[in-house]
Amino acid sequence: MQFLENFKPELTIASPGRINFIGEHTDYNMGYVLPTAIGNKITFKLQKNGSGDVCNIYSVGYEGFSLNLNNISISATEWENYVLGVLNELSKLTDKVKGFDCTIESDLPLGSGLSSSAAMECGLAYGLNELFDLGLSKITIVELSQRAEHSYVGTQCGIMDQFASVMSKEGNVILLDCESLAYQHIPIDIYPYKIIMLNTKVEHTLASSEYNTRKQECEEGVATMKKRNPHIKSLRDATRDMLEASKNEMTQTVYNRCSFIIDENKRVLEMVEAFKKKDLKAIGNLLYKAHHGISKLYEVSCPESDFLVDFAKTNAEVLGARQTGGGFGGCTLNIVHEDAVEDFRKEATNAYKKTFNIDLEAFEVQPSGGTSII
Ligand code: GAF
Repeated sequence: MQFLENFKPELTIASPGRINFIGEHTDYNMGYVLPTAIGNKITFKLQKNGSGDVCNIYSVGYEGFSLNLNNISISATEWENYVLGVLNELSKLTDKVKGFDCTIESDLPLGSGLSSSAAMECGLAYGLNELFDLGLSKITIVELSQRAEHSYVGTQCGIMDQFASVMSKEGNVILLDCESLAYQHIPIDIYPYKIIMLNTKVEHTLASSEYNTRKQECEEGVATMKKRNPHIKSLRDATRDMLEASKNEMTQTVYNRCSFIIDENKRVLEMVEAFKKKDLKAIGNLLYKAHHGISKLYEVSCPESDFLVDFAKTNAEVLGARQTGGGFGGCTLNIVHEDAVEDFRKEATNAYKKTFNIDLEAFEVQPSGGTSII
């Protein structure tokens, strides 16, 4: 693209991906989540171009496109919608965004359940907020990015990913109450264990996968329980007793979805206690239990993720494992003793290759800070 010849970025932003320790699919059910940003990130370089309303976006090593701020509409090219969605949401809040040039570079594996989508949305919104001095708060950036995903990407996602990308603090996970948005940073110390991600390389597209269907099934469960418990607004307010009392009025599928969410919310709070006490065994067990629910009740796993979690169970040096993120592939999160990381990586890679003929990607992550200027 032509702007690259004279590109003198005024601002560089690092926007991280995230892992979620536990609390999967609980965010849009107004429950609890426990994510953190990681070191892998998307880097945005930005300059004003003085053109008034023309914006040029170039994704390094990939492709670029130009747009006019007076004519924003949904694109047929999926990744462009992350940019367009953010600009559309910003235009509802301010008229201070003018023409700009931007390069985007990522070391965050796409479609791997590490939320490259939120990193894209939040990084751009954060960068434009700085570049044009928009005065938006971090929480406004989080919320507008979530709305961009709803309206332009088409996934009715919760708020976890955008929140984690912007609000994380190095060395901590975030306990977020997705109803009130109250949050606490919880320090994590799992020494001598490490967080090892295994990327199944199975691509998932949340919008086209069953994500939105899961949301509807949960809403159906709430509507059924509401008949006996008019005060409940979401699955976050539902108890096991309420669910059992309404079991015969819902399908087995809806019952299973609700059952998972009710247990998963409890597991988040138990995980926080386990972190506070450094009860490593409990941390591991909660991960295995959560994966069981993800696979058998919520049914958002896949054979590749199940295989890797089962493989982890055969290794005494792995405390726990589960698929992280929206589901249907992506990464499993594993808590592995530091002395066993190399062997685990090799053995998992060999076993995975033999079974699925896919080259596994294994990497360590550390709880890192949120979106920032670098
Ligand atoms: C995706 C969504 F974007 C999040 O909001 C969350 O629901 C997650 O799946 C599942 O926990 O990453």
